[in-house]
Amino acid sequence: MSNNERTFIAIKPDGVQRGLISSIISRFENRGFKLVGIKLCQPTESLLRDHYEDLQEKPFFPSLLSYMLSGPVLATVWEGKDVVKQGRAILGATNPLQSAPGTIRGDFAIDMGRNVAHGSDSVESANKEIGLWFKKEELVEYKPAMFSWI
Ligand code: RTP
Repeated sequence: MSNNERTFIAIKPDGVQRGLISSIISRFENRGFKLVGIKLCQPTESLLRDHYEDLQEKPFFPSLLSYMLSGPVLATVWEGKDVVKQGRAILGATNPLQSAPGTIRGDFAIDMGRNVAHGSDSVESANKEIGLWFKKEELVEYKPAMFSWI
């Protein structure tokens, strides 16, 4: 719960293919969070198996894997006060049937299997996911004076 808490937000293949990158990124920027890492990449199966380690036994895991392998993913890291919880709120509920209008999923998704974006669900998961998707040198540090007001 510090001003430099970090979270991992990924725009999934459907979000990239639908041209939603700028719409999604702008919601985090507009809220006041700082972008500290960004890259468009094609995740490997091995990376996704590590990322979704806790879901490997779920019946939907094979379809989740093929969905996430279906095209480029925009991997991002955001920094700011309570960004993990706020990131989940900005995304909305996993199931678009429950995601409120005004959230990313509430505005852009109708299918749980194509729900546009991912956000870390805890600080611990965020640290793990950031480490999986980014090398340390791919993340930037802002000078505190630049953002002392936020
Ligand atoms: P995410 O990791 O994408 O932010 O989603 P989440 O934490 O809100 O949900 P999680 O349970 O971790 O599920 C990861 C992704 O798997 C797909 N899913 N399909 N019953 C199903 O068919 C089902 N349940 C989950 C979704 O794409 C979900 O975002």
